[in-house]
Amino acid sequence: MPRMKGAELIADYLIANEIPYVFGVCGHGNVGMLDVLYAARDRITLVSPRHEQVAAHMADAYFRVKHKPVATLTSCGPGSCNIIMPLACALADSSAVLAITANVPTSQFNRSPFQEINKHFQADFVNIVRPVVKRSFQPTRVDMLPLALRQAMTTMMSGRPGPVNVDVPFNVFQEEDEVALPAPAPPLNAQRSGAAPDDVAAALDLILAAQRPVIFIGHGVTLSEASRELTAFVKRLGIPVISSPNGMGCLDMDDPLSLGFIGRNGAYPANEAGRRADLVLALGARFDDRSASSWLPGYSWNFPTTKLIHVDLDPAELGRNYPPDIGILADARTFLRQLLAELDTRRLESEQTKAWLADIARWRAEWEKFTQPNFELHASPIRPERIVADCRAVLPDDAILACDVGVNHNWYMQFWKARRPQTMLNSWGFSGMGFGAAGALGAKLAAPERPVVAIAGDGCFTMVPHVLCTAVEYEIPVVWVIWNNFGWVSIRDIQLGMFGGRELGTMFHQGANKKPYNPDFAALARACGVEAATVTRSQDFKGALEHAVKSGKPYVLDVHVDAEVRPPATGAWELPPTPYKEPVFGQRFVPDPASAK
Ligand SMILES: Cc1ncc(C[n+]2csc(CCOP(=O)(O)OP(=O)(O)O)c2C)c(N)n1
Ligand SMILES: [Mg+2]
Repeated sequence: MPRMKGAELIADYLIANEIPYVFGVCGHGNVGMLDVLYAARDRITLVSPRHEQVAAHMADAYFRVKHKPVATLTSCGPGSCNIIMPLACALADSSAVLAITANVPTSQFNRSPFQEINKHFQADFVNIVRPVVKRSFQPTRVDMLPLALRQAMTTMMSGRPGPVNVDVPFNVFQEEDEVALPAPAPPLNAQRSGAAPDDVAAALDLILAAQRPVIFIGHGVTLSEASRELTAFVKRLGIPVISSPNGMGCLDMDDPLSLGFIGRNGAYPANEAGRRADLVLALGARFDDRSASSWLPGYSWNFPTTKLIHVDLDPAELGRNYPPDIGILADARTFLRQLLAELDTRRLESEQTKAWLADIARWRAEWEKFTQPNFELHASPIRPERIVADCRAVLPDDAILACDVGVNHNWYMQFWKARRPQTMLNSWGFSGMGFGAAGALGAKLAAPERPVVAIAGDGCFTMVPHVLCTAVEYEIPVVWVIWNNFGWVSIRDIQLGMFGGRELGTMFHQGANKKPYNPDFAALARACGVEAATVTRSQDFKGALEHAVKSGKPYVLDVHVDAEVRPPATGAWELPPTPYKEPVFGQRFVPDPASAK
């Protein structure tokens, strides 16, 4: 066995797993690893953003675009504590991040050396990170590294992917031992599980018997790369598809069978179809509160009156919120292939869903009649709809949107049409501010040949403005559209709605007169060496975006958007004990259980 340093083994293992990047921030704890990355710099590249949060969001977004992981590297103590939030985002949305963290030397464990957390246990980062990773490993000797690295990579990529942590004491990077490089981990989706044949047949029986079937897709469909199989299946049977944010684009959202997102900020046809369906096939989707109108019957769904087939890789998601009529523990693509094969053995009634699709076409027309006029309006500050529509008009089908958090995101949830899988990145489950603005950098490194546009509110952007420095240092040509409404407007709107119109701490003001305040984002960008423009009239946005994308350089567009125009609610969202608001468009519908089954 070759004799090598722990850090050399780590670098070699990353390279053996075809990991091209480490996104890392230095500290005294990880200089041993940095030195080895220096020696290996022709085979693996260190990108060093100005904040650890950015490093982990970048890794998360890179994985979502490419379905291949990268690693982060942070130092002991505060540096690694800075990745907790982005790891939570990755965990909540099943995204892989290999988080290598440094710790204090083992010989100093429990002596309270600089940056050790040891109130309850020595070098205790693993207990800080534990709730936000699939698993944390702390090899305390070089000869423990091969097993820890192989298990970490395998855990991260298998089943439902997610972040893992390898916490490495300072001396373990530096010390040498005789160790062999472990085998690379299987790539994503190398090991797939299918459904039991009886369950496939039973599921198809239910689907073929349904008059009003709907498929609800989530990130599981994207992760299993099931777009082709999904499209083939729904086209054969004429079944409409509702998409959760991270499932968007698995069925081209321009397809008449695509109904868009569901829930309070969903599209009206999706909520209408969801609450009137007699059967829902949920694939890799988890019925969170925002896509289930807080589980209030009649707004988005009507389980158990509606029958439910729920397919997921994770047993914790089957029946978490709605007990299924058939629960199937399987990979989405494998299951769809099984369904397609089973379908070949059946005689089909033609046009089984014709009446249902006619209903859906009617709801779509009503929704378009209600929303379309606002897409035509020119205004200053700009109406939100224009930004969404002009992004769609300018960007090619394979462009990637890295969305941040806030009311700006709600508009994209409701109206964006993703044409391909893995082109719309959303921090959905944990909604960490900065994900879009920072993640765009990782997305661009994953797909250098495609335009990458971050949609970030003024609030989100000011959480991570130093992304501009990283774009310049590493020449990463991301376009940031800063949706500037001078406040944390999504939260302001909740505050105004709940507390009689009073506002505190949710808008950006200067001084006693409460003059709206924000930095001049274009000047800020230029100060960092990034080209920029301020856009205050809707007529100017399209051309500015075209120019920014074509420039091939990092670019900031500071876009002043009307804070008083709200996305129309088509479902409900409840924060108990506050009473929920009725939809602006559409109505609750609860079927009579006797007539539905
Ligand atoms: C790190 C973090 N802090 C706080 C929140 C709570 N939060 C959610 S949206 C939001 C405001 C977002 O403001 P902005 O980016 O300007 O978007 P807008 O809603 O104005 O479009 C806040 C504070 C969060 N999700 N993440
Ligand atoms: Mg804002």
